[in-house]
Amino acid sequence: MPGLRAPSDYAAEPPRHPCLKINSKEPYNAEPPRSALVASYLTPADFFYKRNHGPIPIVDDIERYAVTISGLVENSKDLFMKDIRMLPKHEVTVTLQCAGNRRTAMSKTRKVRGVGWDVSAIGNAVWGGAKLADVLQLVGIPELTSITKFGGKHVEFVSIDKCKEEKGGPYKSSIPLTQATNPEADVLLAYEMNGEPLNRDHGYPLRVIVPGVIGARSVKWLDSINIIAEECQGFFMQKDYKMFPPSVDWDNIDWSTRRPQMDFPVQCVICSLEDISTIKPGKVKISGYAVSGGGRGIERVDVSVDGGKTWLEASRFQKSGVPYISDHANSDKWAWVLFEVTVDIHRSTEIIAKAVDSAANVQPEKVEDIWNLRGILNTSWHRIQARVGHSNM
Ligand SMILES: Nc1nc2c(c(=O)[nH]1)N[C@H]1C(S)=C(S)[C@@H](COP(=O)(O)O)O[C@H]1N2
Ligand SMILES: [Mo]
Repeated sequence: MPGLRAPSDYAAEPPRHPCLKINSKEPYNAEPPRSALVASYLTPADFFYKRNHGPIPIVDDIERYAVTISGLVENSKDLFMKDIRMLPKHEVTVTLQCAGNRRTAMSKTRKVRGVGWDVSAIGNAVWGGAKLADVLQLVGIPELTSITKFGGKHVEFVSIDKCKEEKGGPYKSSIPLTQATNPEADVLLAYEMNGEPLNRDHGYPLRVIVPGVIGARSVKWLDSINIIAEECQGFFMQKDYKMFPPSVDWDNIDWSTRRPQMDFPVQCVICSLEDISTIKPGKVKISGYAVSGGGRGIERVDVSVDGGKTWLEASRFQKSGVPYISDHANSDKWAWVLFEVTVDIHRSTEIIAKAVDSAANVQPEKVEDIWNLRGILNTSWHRIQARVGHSNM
């Protein structure tokens, strides 16, 4: 598409904040320090994890940039930014989480393949843009459609970046048409992040935001939308981001046996401490994030300071002055909660956090039980080894 261009090397990457921890330089993959996540409910763009599979695209001429919508629809259409901005603007707070969040820890039990991430491949932002349900009405697809007259059942998002995994082709993925045309699913074509135009790393000029679903489906630098009969056949839908049982390894894998991962499960992480931390004896404030997929809220966060023998309930919050109630209209259903609890620690111990979502789903205790060869969705209990230091403190 004219107006948006994908470089084939890394000579024109955008500037990035120096505090980000780089997990891979080219393509650029980086996450903030843990403390940045609990510093505020909304994650500033500078500190938001960046997950790329190729060089960052460049906008040459925003006036000429358009998204083509075609496939199993009556009329194809090119939508320019002005067409998208003409639709009602929605601002939705959504936590994006990479399926590879906490992969490094999973790899410690048994090696997995993929970029290593600590616990910060996650961030929470207000995304501003048009609802995909409204956009699809422009090509004659009404709200709550499961199949178009021409047999379309999935909505494919195609980018322009050049990805090795796609043999130099663009990143792409799809979601079901029912979700895309459901206004309550809040799927956005977003042009703003936290009230500012998207920056290049996060998908300028336009990206998809699929709330409650692994980050991989929120395609950046959107080039075209295809209405298709089967789900997208791209690498990242069919040969990646699928959940396998611990018994499957690279010598016996059959990718076709599993569905592409969509919703993410309940997750929580302590961000106020590193995995091995030296602390002063006495009162310690423990804080972190908890989030679940599919729009499920967080019912509870349990913290243990005796290795899981006894548990304390942490307080949860989203916005200051507003009590957090999962399922309440005033809560951001697609967003994380931050949690906090003050504990008394006098000897070296293991601190653990686990969350429960509004469907009473709870995190698995052991990483071994959910080990999978691609190292996705490590949502096992988060554990900190706390060493109490009595001297030099
Ligand atoms: N075009 C494109 N879209 C993409 C990706 C990509 O590499 N290219 N990465 C995906 C993955 S795996 C994640 S987790 C999110 C990361 O979004 P962020 O970099 O804005 O945090 O974008 C998704 N969308
Ligand atoms: Mo991801």
